[in-house]
Amino acid sequence: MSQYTSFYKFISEEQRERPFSGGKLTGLLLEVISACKKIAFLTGQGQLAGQAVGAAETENVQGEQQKKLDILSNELFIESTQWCGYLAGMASEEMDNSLSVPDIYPRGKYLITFDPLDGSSNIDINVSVGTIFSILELPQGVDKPTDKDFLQQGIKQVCAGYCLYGTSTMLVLTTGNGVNGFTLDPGTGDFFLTMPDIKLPKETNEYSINQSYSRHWEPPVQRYVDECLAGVEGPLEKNYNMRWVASMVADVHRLLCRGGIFMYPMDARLAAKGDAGKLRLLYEANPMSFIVEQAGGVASTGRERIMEIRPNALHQRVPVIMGSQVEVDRVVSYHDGTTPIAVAG
Ligand code: AHM
Ligand code: MG
Repeated sequence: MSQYTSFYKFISEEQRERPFSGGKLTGLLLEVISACKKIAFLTGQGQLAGQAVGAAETENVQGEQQKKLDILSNELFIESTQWCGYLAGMASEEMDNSLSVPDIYPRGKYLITFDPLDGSSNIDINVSVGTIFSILELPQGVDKPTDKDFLQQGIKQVCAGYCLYGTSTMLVLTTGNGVNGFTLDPGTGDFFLTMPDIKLPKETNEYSINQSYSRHWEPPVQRYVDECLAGVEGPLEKNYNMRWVASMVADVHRLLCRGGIFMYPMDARLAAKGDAGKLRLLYEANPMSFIVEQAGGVASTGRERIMEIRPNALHQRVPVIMGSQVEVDRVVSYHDGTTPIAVAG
């Protein structure tokens, strides 16, 4: 591994160049990574983990059935990070409300939001899953954060990242200074820089969407996908490829590797349930948007930049259209002047 820079060396050097964080962000990231390594080990055990596999008897606040690994990963993430002294509070896709760091531990200047195990439908079938996280600053004058302190625009993120538990375990991270990818060496337990300065190609011929929902989409998304399907004979004059892993981490990782457009758009079925999309702004859309934008891509709901949305609820959902600039701009232009589907309730 000696030809690769270790994560610790990389982040220490970055910290020396940008000394404002005083090492606190580095300290927090090391604990986040330790949590991800434990989750990687747990997911890697598969059926051998016995009790860890299968459905739990609980639903999360959004009414989705939780898997045992969702709950275990959530607990692991909290246990690994809450004591470190750099965090004041955390909010997770798997918890109804945010959690302030207990009084027995020192509270620091950062908040973290996370999806401990994204892509839950893939857990039991040995397909890639991942952890997504977003780091924010604790608002001035707050000691014990409550839900409202987490309702910050994505542009306020200090750091965002994901860990992909795939054929190898990879950490992809931005602190607002480009995007870098690290691969876990299972032998030493260290991450090494294997994808420095990731850049998304501006154009692509690969799209990613759950096409079985097409009858529920808004006309601008239907139009774009119809044009992709028309291939070289259609208005876009090129053939497209389609991929859908159903783990956002894996689908976004693919587009960072070779370009593409990822969409989980608004649809009539979600609107009828009172949701503005499926993916959660604070745990999924914002951190992935920060990463995609830092890699030179674009992230939009179709009508606004995701990172400029002012959150109004911890578990708020939004439509997501992100990836290579030319394709995302095209889909956004198809939304111009169209009336959004009205959300029920
Ligand atoms: P989860 O956080 O409960 O796993 O849900 C989010 C996941 C994303 O990773 C993925 O893009 C999407 O749900 C897949 O949804 P669908 O099964 O509707 O295609
Ligand atoms: Mg998720």
